[in-house]
Amino acid sequence: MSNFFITTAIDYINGRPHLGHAYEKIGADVLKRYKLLTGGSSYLLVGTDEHSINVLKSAQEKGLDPKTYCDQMAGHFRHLCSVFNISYDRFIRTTDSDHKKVVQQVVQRLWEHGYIRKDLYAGFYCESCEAFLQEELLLDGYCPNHPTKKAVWVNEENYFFTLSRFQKQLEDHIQSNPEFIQPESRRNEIVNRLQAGLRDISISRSSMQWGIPFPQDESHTVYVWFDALLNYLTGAGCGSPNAVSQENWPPDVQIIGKDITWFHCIIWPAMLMALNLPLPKKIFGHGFLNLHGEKMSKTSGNILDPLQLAEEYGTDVVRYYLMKAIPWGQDGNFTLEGLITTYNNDLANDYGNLLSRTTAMINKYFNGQIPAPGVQTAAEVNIRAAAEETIENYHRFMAEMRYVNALTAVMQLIGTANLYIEETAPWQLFKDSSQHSRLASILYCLVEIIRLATWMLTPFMPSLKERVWSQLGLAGQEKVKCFTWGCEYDNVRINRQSPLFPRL
Ligand code: ME8
Repeated sequence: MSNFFITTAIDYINGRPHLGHAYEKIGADVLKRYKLLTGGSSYLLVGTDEHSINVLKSAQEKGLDPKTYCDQMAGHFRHLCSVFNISYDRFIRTTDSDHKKVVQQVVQRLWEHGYIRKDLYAGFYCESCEAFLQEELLLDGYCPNHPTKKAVWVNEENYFFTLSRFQKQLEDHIQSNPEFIQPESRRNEIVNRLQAGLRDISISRSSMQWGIPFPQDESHTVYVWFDALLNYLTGAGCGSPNAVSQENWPPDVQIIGKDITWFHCIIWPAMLMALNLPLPKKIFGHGFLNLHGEKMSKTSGNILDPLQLAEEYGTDVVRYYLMKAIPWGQDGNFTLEGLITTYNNDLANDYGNLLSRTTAMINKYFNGQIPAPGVQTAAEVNIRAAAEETIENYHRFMAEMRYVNALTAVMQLIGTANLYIEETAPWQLFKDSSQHSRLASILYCLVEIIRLATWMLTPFMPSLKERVWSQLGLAGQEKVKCFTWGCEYDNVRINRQSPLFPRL
């Protein structure tokens, strides 16, 4: 196992994946690719949450047994990852046999340590959240997160996890680790809710057959959230809670949507405390991807098909738009107009145009060969300083998952380079042979900016580099150093092709 461990939430599979599911995975994948790019190693865990009541109902509607249905649906989620270039290391399914073993071992251990007791549960339940709801939170009998879903009354004898015993320990941990819950707004929500006091939670269902059998009582199954949260332990490759080591635990960042912060910031850490295992270093609750101002969700049917979008605009473009348009951590609206405008402004006009102008000038003025720098003026010194400052800011933003800031910084550098072309007017210098050495410096600087910007865009647009290197003649050139100015291009020939991002 490598050193930077990232997890995402595992998806319910009672419907095909929508763009909101892709959004979360893209944000996580950007971080993983960034870690790899900067010389680190990273492990990304994604997967599917299969023991839900809605999965069972969807399978029954299709006349399939739940496992067959899950096999089919998990295939769609895997396909989503492959289309969107999500470089996961394991795709975990909660029906995987090693996961079942981990869940049962955890329940056994908590049982032995006195963290599980039997009690009566009587209250409301939302089948879409798979959550027990307090009556005062309901809106006219409907779940606040699923306004089309009436909460159902549940009255059964269940096994309970003694969550309330961890109140003080959780408060202390959250207070002394400001980075534990991010962004700040999510942390505040959790802190406020925690003040109301914790109650023990039911972790088994007697009325639900589709699930992992509860080891102490096989007439119960393990509550789906208790089962699902443990995917992180299984997915870490622990095999068993006893096999946890510093090599594979804890996660560096757990990326989830803001609707499931309570489960991840309270219940999950309490489970780990009961197991005496280290807590994740950070839990990051991103915002919602909205469509027409409302959360994209299977339950409301307000969804966009990510595969169709990728087919129409290309995976890299959709990834870029999602990460550039919506600050990671906040809600944002998806619009096709927004996607097209961002594409035209950033990729076609700014980035694509810079590449196209630079390759055209190298063809015309240097016979297709990237020149070595010659005479330099203050303008060249300045543009190099701008690139180096951008790289510094980029690293700072990426480390904090401030993707919009990172991309904006890169696009500003591209803008500066386009302006530099206007200001230095290489076409005038070409007419004067005494200026050829300076002209070489200008074109060299432009190639450097394109190369460095391309590296910085790579986590967002994984296929970009190959296409750009092909045009710059850099394919297979090991020495195209990553984030440092000053690459030596010996005998590198431009291979100008049709525009990378034709205007839409
Ligand atoms: O909650 N915008 O599964 P899920 C952004 N199985 N993110 C969105 C979104 C949207 N419109 N819609 C969904 C579950 N998500 C559980 C998780 S983890 C141990 C168990 C995000 O399919 C959502 O916030 O409802 C969550 O992080 C993930 O997609 C899966 O949601």
